Amino acid sequence: MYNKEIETLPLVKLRKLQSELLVNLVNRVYKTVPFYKDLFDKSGIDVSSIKSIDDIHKLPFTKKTDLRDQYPFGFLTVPETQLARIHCSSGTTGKPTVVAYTKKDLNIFSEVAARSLAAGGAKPGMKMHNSYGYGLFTGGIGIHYGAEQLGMSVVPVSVGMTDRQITLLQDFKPEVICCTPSYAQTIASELEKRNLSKSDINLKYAILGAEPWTEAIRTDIESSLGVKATNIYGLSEIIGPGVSQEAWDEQGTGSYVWEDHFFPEIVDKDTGAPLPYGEEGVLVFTTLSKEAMPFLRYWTNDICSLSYDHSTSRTHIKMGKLKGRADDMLIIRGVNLFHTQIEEIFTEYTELAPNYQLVVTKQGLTDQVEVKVETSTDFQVKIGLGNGFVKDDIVKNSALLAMTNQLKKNIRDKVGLSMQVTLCCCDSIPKSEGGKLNRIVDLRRS
Ligand code: DLL
Repeated sequence: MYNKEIETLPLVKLRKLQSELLVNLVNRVYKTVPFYKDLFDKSGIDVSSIKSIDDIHKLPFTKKTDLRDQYPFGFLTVPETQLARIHCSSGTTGKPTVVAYTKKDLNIFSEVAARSLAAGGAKPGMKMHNSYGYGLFTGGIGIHYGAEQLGMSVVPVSVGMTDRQITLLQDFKPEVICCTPSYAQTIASELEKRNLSKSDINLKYAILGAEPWTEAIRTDIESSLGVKATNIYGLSEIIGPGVSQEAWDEQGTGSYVWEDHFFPEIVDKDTGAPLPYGEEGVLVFTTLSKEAMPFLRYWTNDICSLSYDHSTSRTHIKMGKLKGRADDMLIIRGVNLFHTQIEEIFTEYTELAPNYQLVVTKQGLTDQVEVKVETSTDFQVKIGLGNGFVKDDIVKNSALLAMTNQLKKNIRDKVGLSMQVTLCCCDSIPKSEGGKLNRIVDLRRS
């Protein structure tokens, strides 16, 4: 553990710390952020009524639209001269959202990133190949400083130029790779193309996040790269990567949320009412310790559940795997659908390479989904189509046809929706170049 004292702090002490930080935070934002002062005054919230972390439900939510309305620096609690770094989101929809840090905030960022890397298996003295993007995205720089803080050496490769990344993995032999799960798959498939394997590199741990991924993808990455793959979660508004992390020896049981800095809640996506541990809803965070731009009850739009795991020595709460973002949820003929539900189905088939895309269209008034999924090279060789195949082969080749029908039935049985399934030859669906991969092409709005 990077910080054993805090990571194993008894819950009673953790609650006391959170309460002190919350009371301090609420008083600070009321005095320094006009947005919060107005909101408190309008909603009749008396700052002095917030006495402990148990009062957090009395506070209003902060939403992404509020950040856009206060663009760029409306949420600052310190003068701009005290800032040490500014990041912002890509702003594909409307204005970008800005997040700013003081030196103290950057220390917190490095601390939680270091804790996360250590929980993911990284140790001082190891080398880390960092393929998260450097720049306005918090992934690259955030993980970089965390690794240095932990005592690792960092190879700051960033995204793209997969050829060069493979050379560096072979030559420098880093034990740890940090990247999106889809990029880890790209690296694995490029290794295979070059007739290289996990024994030509020296990776032991892969710390993967920034986009949803499933157990199927984990299995694929672990076997192709020879790593223990763990989940790292975070978002710029809260700090960046390292809000939560899965432990390498507790895989599949959720990711520890570093609760001394980020207080998590799960609320109902329609009413905002708090939900009990174990129930799925929208994840909301209060940044208890952040200085420059703290947020009260920030509505992440991410869907998951929270629960304590009393069987381990770390005391902080765990968040389950993200189902997706509330705004990524497709509504198909009235049925709610996350692309990860389809991805889970692919786990049952060794015949498939788990690279896929969902294309949604409207025919007349009816939503249609086409599931495009790649077949594995081994399967193609087995059915005599080792050099690949075209759309026509799908109806001509009995193995491809049987596979298509089986998948259609399985999807209909499991998610209750009929979808068109198109098997694609390996390497025909766009792969990750390192950034976040979009699995959904929704053409209904265009
Ligand atoms: O993605 C920070 C990050 C960088 C996390 C590197 C992990 C590794 P944003 O660009 O602000 O920040 O995007 C945040 O990405 O609200 C989730 O919807 C999604 N996301 C992040 N981590 C995961 C994950 C970075 N492990 C948004 N699983 C979040 C699923 C994730 N989704």
